[in-house]
Amino acid sequence: MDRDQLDVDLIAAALAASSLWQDLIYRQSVGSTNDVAKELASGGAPEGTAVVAEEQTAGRGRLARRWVAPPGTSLLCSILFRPTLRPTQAHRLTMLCSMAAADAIGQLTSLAVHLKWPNDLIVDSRGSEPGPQRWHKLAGILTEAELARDNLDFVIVGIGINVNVPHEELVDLAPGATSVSAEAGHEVDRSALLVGLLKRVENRYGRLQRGENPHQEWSERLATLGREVRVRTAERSLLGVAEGVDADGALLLRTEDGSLERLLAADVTLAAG
Ligand code: BT5
Repeated sequence: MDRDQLDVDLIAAALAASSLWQDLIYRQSVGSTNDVAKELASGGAPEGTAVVAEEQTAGRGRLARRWVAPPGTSLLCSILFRPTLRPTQAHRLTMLCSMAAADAIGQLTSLAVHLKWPNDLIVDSRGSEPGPQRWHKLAGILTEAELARDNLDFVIVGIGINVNVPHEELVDLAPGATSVSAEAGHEVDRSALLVGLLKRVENRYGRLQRGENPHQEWSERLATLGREVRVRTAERSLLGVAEGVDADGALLLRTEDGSLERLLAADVTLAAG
């Protein structure tokens, strides 16, 4: 199918007054935008470099999982930050980028986009119909940090949003995947969505640099909190109530035996729904 390309001139013009977005690198096809951004960062590229591609041949999720997106349908974008944060605070960038992405989608559609710990954007596909919630994944974020001695040298935040992936192609992505167009019932201008995303990231990053911690707002927007969840780490599977997230973004899980587990990386399924 012939699909619209991102309008790079329009995007560059919309971001011309930005003090963050130094360089927007647009490619038709790459292995992974995170890898391109990492290479640029290692070569000294400035903060505010963003890499965007129409297609990834080796798109990655966490733990070497795959991120699949039909060419020309999605936003596949990696952002280079050089923040003055401690390494344990790098997750704040994931928090601010997930909220920026959810808000950018919300501005162009009437979708209620929720966040799922630690790195997913989800929607309840039941819409306004009664019945149990049906969470589907709309987007994922992959944050990768590089250390120089004990400090953060740079952080790459990779954002993959399923934008105009038609219903019939969703099954090729992953079980439970959905797209903005499938949920909203209409296609969305990907260039406008990217501009909305990058502007919001800039705004929120400015606030972070002025000392604001995105943690409170992010935790309030997590669909997972206060709910019974199943949590799978590489080593074990736990059932419990997601009581909260701490300042570094770790999940605090009250397990069946009453103890409190602190989890930095895991997969969470909502036990009900
Ligand atoms: C993520 O990992 O959700 C992070 C995805 C980040 C993708 C972006 S795209 C731009 C940048 N460049 C990259 O190479 N990556 C980033 P995780 O939570 O581990 O979820 C991965 C799992 O999501 C897979 O194992 C599949 O089950 C599922 N999945 C794969 N593609 C999907 C899609 N398009 N939509 C929904 N789910 C998908």
